[in-house]
Amino acid sequence: MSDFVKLIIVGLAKAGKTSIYRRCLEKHDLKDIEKTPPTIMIARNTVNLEHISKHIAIWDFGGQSGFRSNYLQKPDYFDKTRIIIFVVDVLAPKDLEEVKKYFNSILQIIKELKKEKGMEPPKMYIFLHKCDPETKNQNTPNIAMTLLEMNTLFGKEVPMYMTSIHDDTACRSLNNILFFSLPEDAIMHIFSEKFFEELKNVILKEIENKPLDDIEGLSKIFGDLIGQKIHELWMSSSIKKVDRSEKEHKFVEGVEVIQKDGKKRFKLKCQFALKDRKCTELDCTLFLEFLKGILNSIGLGYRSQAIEKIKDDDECFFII
Ligand SMILES: Nc1nc2c(ncn2[C@@H]2O[C@H](COP(=O)(O)OP(=O)(O)O)[C@@H](O)[C@H]2O)c(=O)[nH]1
Ligand SMILES: [Mg+2]
Repeated sequence: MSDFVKLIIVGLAKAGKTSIYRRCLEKHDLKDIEKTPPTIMIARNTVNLEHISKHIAIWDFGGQSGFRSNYLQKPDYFDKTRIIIFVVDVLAPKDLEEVKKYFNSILQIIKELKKEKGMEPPKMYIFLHKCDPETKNQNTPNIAMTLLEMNTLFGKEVPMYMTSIHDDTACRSLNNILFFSLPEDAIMHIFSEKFFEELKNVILKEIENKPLDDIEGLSKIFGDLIGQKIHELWMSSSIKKVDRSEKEHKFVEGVEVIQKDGKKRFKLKCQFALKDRKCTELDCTLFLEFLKGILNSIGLGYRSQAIEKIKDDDECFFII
């Protein structure tokens, strides 16, 4: 099911995994969270978030050693995972060897799942957790050591976040990860009614002062602007659980979700013409560059080559 994303949170016992879930998604206060009992095996939660169209299955893997060996013997637990968050407790440097062994075994399982079942490798992120604002400075040596060890194990391309439930870093990091892992949802967000008009105004203002002979250069401007704006908007949407029934996505006019070759695509009418006239050729070209800019800004640059343009009398449509 493609409208379903599996996110797993792994780490040793007491790293803070369940606390992150309870703090960020269930909005418990810190006092409540202190009473969190140890997780037995895997706590499976499915959440719907305000700004994300997909259901997110968040599996919180209990970290006690008996459970860990159980998961490692049954790779299916990790199958079909889109996002993995590895949580390391920076206050427990003595556990680092154990952490590395565990994470390494998971990396092996992912490789095997890829080989045997063709699983798309999940996006991976590391939380250097318990970087509390009050004690971060005095913990710098431990944080630096943890960071170095994680870098050695995962390589530099796996993003790391310094997180804590004592400020908003854990929740913001989680939201940030969802942004970069769910580009389709970022696209939907861009074309939502509440966002698009504002974005369009920023864009039109920007091109007002630019010569229009460098259309490709404009695409870059669009990408940068959109990247910033969409990220701002996304990050200001709280990661709040909502009922399924509340989730009604309202697109700006002229945007449709369609199925093409079994895939979900967006069909968009040129959005740049002034209200009382049709899109001119230049409007259409600008809109095309705008779309490319969007795709580039959210890491889908390769898709910008495949945008289809459909000219229909005085209108133009694009399929992305
Ligand atoms: N100082 C600090 N403690 C935390 C933080 N997050 C969780 N904890 C504490 O770490 C302990 C283990 O948390 P828990 O969520 O049960 O860990 P889990 O076993 O990984 O699920 C609890 O006492 C939490 O209150 C954090 O950001 N900072
Ligand atoms: Mg737990």
